[in-house]
Amino acid sequence: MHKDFEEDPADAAARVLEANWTGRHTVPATGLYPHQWSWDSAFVAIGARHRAPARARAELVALLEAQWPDGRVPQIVYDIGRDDDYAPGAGFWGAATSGLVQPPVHAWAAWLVHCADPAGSAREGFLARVYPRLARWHEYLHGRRAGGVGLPVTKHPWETGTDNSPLWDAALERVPPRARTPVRRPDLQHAGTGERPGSRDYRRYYRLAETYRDAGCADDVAIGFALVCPLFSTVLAVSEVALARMAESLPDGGCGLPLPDDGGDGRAGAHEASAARLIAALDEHLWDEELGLYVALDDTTGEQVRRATVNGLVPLLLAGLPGAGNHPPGGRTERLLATLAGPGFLGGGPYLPSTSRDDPAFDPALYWRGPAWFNMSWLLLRAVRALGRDDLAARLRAHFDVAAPQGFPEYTDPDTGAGRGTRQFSWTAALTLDVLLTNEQAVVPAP
Ligand code: 9WN
Repeated sequence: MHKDFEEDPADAAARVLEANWTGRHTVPATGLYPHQWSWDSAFVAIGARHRAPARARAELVALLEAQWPDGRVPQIVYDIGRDDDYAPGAGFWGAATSGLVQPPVHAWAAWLVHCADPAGSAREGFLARVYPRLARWHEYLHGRRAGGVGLPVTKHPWETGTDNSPLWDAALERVPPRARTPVRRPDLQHAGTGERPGSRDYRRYYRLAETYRDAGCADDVAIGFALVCPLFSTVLAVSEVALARMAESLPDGGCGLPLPDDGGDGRAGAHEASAARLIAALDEHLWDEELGLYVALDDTTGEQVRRATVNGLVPLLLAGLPGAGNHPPGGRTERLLATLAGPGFLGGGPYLPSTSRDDPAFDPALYWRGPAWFNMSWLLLRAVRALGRDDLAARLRAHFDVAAPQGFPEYTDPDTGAGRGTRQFSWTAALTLDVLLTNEQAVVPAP
């Protein structure tokens, strides 16, 4: 029998995080992803907080040290010694980090990390250290990234974290599949071609990234891709609530930072108000009554992108947020739960697919177009737990049972649970650890 079968799954998961720790941050996977990735580090910290809270804090601090002067937290912080092992690298950006971003899970992660070890956090002055940077990160998203409907736009599929989702297909079609920079694919040494985006898509990815880079990563220049994503907007709202809890916990209510314009109730009140604004805009502009979930919005055309993906279920998290009021309105929570349990998602097979089984692009092997990802199972698990839906929680939790025996795969087939992509993947290990070690019911816990 393989060693992992004998080992306690939590010990095995902790071992993956240990192996992927470089001394400064955790790489998502030593071969395929050799640098520090933004939202991966947030998920890593969420898992690491249970057994290595100081490490979890260091992970987030290291990422936030790479913050740009304009407030953005970069998608990738490069390990320059390994620049040939992933493309595009630091040479492409002419900088130590990528100029793109990823979904803002960080403040939520930082709050969960704090709550797991408040004494250690206080000793290190963790909140006082990270809060101002996280607040500036959100200001960047609310300001320079505000789209027409007041929700943040993503400028590249890589920014969505769900890179190959069919939500981005139509917009990506408009990008010429020609880049000046030769496209290198070191990723194909670590994952099958059938599990990664095709070369035409990659040429478009490069083209977009090049255009953004050459515009100095300025956000007021249209580069041909500006999409509002329900997942990105939702985690920003959850993270705003986490910032509110942080501001309340700091002795000066927020490190003496100046109050935003609408900060009548102090910084905590301003973060709550910001979450409420995001939630209202999401409900007004991203709901799709026919599909029974939230969809993306193309900020360039003003049109909804009507594809059923797991991204559109993630707003269920907002139903469990304290202070979110009657959200989602008009029975939408019940409708979203029914979609989650329906044939396109959990009703059609054992694990939660990234793209609905009913969508024409559904493919159980192709990255973000069908496979079940552990961070998505984790986000929805958190949502249904807060809503007291133990039946759905048990279904989502079952995904984590197949992680350790298969060496913590990047994602799995949504029907068979067979591992796909790379192995010893950090967020799979971290979130397995979290599911095994916590029973938290609240989306954003009280201090
Ligand atoms: C581009 C690191 C990252 C994740 C993304 C996932 C994948 C990169 C890639 O890997 O994206 O950022 O090369 O495909 O889609 O969510 O953060 O694990």
